[in-house]
Parts: sequence; structure tokens; C-alpha cells
Amino acid sequence: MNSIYNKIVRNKESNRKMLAILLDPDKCRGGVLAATISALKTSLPDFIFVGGSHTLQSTDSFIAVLQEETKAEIILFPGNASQFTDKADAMLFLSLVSGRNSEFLIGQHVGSALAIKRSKIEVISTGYILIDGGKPSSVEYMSNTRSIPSDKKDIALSTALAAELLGMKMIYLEAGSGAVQPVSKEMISHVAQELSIPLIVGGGIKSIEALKTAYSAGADLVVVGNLFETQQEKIAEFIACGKSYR
Ligand code: 1GP
Repeated sequence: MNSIYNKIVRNKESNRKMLAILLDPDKCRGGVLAATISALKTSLPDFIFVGGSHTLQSTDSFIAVLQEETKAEIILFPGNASQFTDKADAMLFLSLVSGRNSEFLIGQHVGSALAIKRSKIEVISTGYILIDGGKPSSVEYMSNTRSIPSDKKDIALSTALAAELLGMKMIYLEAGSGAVQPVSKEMISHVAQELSIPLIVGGGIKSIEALKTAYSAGADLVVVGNLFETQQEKIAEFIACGKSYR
């Protein structure tokens, strides 16, 4: 139990930076899926996250394909309770703590808790904090919540600390998929300095420079999605960059 979370904590403690590739079953299909799998055969990220804020395709069958074709550990990153599947190696049990919509703070969780408990999947309780990434994000729209302004570092920090004090096991600072600006280095370091639990950062990371900035500011795990939907050849380069911190 808790093997993936323990691995994340161990890596954090030894300052081994991690990379996760986010695959959205709706977007990663046909040629994109084939090219992604081919890239993953030569270079494995620490994790593959599967999910999206509005996913119509079955996460179940998508994960089955990934498990057959790659050796990567798969973490479910669900946009809502309907995306739950016990096929992943672990799941982020996300509470949208930057928002004030009870449905995404606790409502979806109540609806899915029994099925999750019975499945025995590894569950990692995660405080999900949406930061303004320079354009309206799908998460904002689908959750009917507002993001934290990108320069309000103290609000982000207090939100992250509240989630940690409530017992959540990780924090995800999210600028939104396809963000124009990723979460700033100032905000990442402001949060990372005070936080004891692992810090995930994602949204709008499209270059090695942005990846390094997030790592040096204090991100333990960086999530990249959009970029690899069109440029699968960059997967190996990003994974190598993460490993260069070891
Ligand atoms: C979105 O943080 C992830 O939830 C990844 O964002 O698709 O912009 O890389 P991108």
C-alpha cells in the first residue's frame, strides 16, 4: 500500500526531481497515441497521469492500452467522479481547494468514496490549487470556480498550508492545461519553502527552460501535457532533464 506515494516522498527527500506526462484520453488517440507510445518505449517518465477536466472517452480502456504498451506507473488524475477506474496504479483524490464550489471540494468525493475504498486502489489525497495562467482554463469553467491571481503568492501559500494542515498528502499548483504562463517561479518558491508535503506543478510548461525554472523554484514533480500532444519527440529530452537533477 501507498507505494507510489512513498516513492514520491523518498524522491522529494533526496531532491530527485520527477516528471509526469499527462495524457487526456480524448486527445491522445490514433496517430498521437501511437507516437506517444513509441516515445515511451525508449524513455520512461516517472509517471503517466491520465485524465482531463472534460473527458468523454473511457479512462478504463485507455489505461488498459497504456499498460499493455508501456511499463510506466499510471496515476489517475480525474476531472470528476465519472472518470474513476480501479485500473490505474494510484489515483489523485483531488480537492479543488482554491475554489469555493463544495461539489469539487467534497461532493464528487462523497459520490465515489465507496467504490474507491472497495477497489483498493492507492489513493493520494491532493489539494488542487488553480492559479491564473493568463487565459480562462477548462478547470475554471467546468468547476465554476475562480483561479487565484498569479501574483497573489500569500493566498496560494495559505491555501496550500490549509490543505496540508487538513491532512492532504500533496499539493498541485495548476496554471491550467495550455496556460499562457505557467505558475511563476516566485509563487512556486513561496509555497515550496513553507510546505512539508510534495509539490506538483503543471500547466503551460512548454520548454526545458520552464521545466528547469519550476524544478529550481521547488517543484518536486512537474506535469507536462499539451506540448507532447504535438511534439512527442520532446518527451525524451524532458525526461532526461528531470533525471539530470539526480
Ligand atoms: C494540466 O498541469 C497539466 O492539468 C498540464 O498542463 O497541458 O499545459 O502541459 P499542460
